[in-house]
Amino acid sequence: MVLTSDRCLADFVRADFPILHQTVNGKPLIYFDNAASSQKPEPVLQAWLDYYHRHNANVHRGAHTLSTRATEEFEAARDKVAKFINARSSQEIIYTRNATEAINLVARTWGEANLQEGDEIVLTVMEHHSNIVPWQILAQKTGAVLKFLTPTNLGKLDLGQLQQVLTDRTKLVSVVHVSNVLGCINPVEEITQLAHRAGAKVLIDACQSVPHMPIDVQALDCDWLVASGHKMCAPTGIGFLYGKAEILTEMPPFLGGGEMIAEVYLYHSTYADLPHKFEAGTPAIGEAIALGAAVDYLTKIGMAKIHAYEQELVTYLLAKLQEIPQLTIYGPKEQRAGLVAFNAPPGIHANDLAAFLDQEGIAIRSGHHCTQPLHRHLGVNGSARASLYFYNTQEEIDRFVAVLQDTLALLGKLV
Ligand code: 7TS
Repeated sequence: MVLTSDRCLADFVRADFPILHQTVNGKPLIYFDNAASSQKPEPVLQAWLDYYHRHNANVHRGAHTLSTRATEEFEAARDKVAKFINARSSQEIIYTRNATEAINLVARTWGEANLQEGDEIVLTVMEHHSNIVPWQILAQKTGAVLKFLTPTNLGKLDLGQLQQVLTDRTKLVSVVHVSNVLGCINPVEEITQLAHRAGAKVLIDACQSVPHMPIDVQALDCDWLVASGHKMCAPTGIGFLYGKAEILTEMPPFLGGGEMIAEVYLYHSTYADLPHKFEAGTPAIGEAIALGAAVDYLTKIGMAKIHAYEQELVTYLLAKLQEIPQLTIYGPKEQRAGLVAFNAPPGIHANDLAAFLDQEGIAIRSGHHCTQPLHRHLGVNGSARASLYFYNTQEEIDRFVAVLQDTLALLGKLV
C-alpha cells in the first residue's frame, strides 16, 4: 500500500525537527513514542530562545519595557490556544504545568466545593492515572462514589452502559477523548450530551486528541478540557485547562499567592478575575510563549491535514502489524488515532521488545503507560506501543515492522 494524500507532509516538515536527523545506536532514529511526548520544531525552539534572548522579564508586574513585552507575548499565546480549540474567550484558558495539574485543579476546587457524600463521578477503565487518582483523592475526602465504564473487547465505550450508570447523583463524567493505549477515539460529543441531560458536568482529557485533530470546545459543549503542551510540539512544563467562563468564575481558587489576587489584607484577600485567579506565582513564561508558537506551527500545517495523514499512517501500521500472527493487538480497527499497542506471546516481554528495537534506533514505549486498570482489564501487565505523529513516514513503519519481526524471531527461539 502506498500512502496517497499528502505523502509529502512528513517529507516537508521533517527538516523543521532537528532531533529527528540523528543516528541512535548507529541507526537512523525512528521516533515512535509521540504519545509520551512529541518532538519540537525549530520555530518553537526559536520562540523559546527568543524570549530568553530578547524579552526575559516577569509578567503582569513591571512597568518596564521587557516586562510589558513578556506579558504581551504570554497573553498572545493564551489567545492562540483559545482560538486553536475555539474557546469563546482567552479568559477560558488557564495555564497549568500539564494536563495532570489541570485535572487536579478541577478536582481540588470545583470538586471539593461541590461534591458531597453519595455523589457520583463516572470515569472509564481506560483512563490515564491522572484522570483516576485525583478523583479517588476527592472521593476519599468527600465520600463521593466512583463508577467506571468498561470498554468492549474492541476498545469501544458502550453509550448504553453510560445511560445505565447515570443517576441524579452523578455530578461529573470525566473521560479520555483518545485512549493512549487503545487508540480509540471516544464519542465525547454524545457522552457530553447524555451527561448533561442527567445534570452532570463533563471533563474531557484531550491529551491525545488536541495534538492530532481539530478540536472545537463549543461544538463538544464540554465543561472542561485539558491538554499538555509537550505532546503538541511545545516544551514540557506548560499545559492548559479550558473551562466554561461561568463555571470557572464560580470555582474557588486553586493555589494562593501572587498573581491570583485583587487585594490582599492581613486576614483575607479578594481574587483576580479569570484567568489569573487560577495562576498563582510566576508562570512558565517562555514555555507558554513557545506553546503559542507550537499552536501557530500546527495551525499553519492544518489540524485536519495532520489528522488525515496520521489516519493513513495508522491504517498502514495496523495492517502491517495484523500480518504478524504472534501479536495480540489492542483497540479498534475503526475510529482509531495514530497509535497501536500490542503484545507478543507470553515469555516475550514488552520491555525486551522495546530494548531490542532501541538497539536499532527505534523508540517505542513499553510498560503500563500509566493505565494499570486498563491493562488489568486486558489481562496483561503491560504492552508495547508505537505512537505516531505527522513527521513519521511509511518508510519508518516498514523498517519498524521488519525489525520487530526479526526481534520476535530471535526472542521466540530463546523462550
Ligand atoms: N491523559 C492522557 C490520555 C495521557 O496520554 C497522558 C500522558 C496524560 C493524561 C498525562 O499527561 P501529563 O503531561 O500531565 O503527564 N500519557 C503518556 C503516555 O502515554 N506515555 O507517557 C505519558
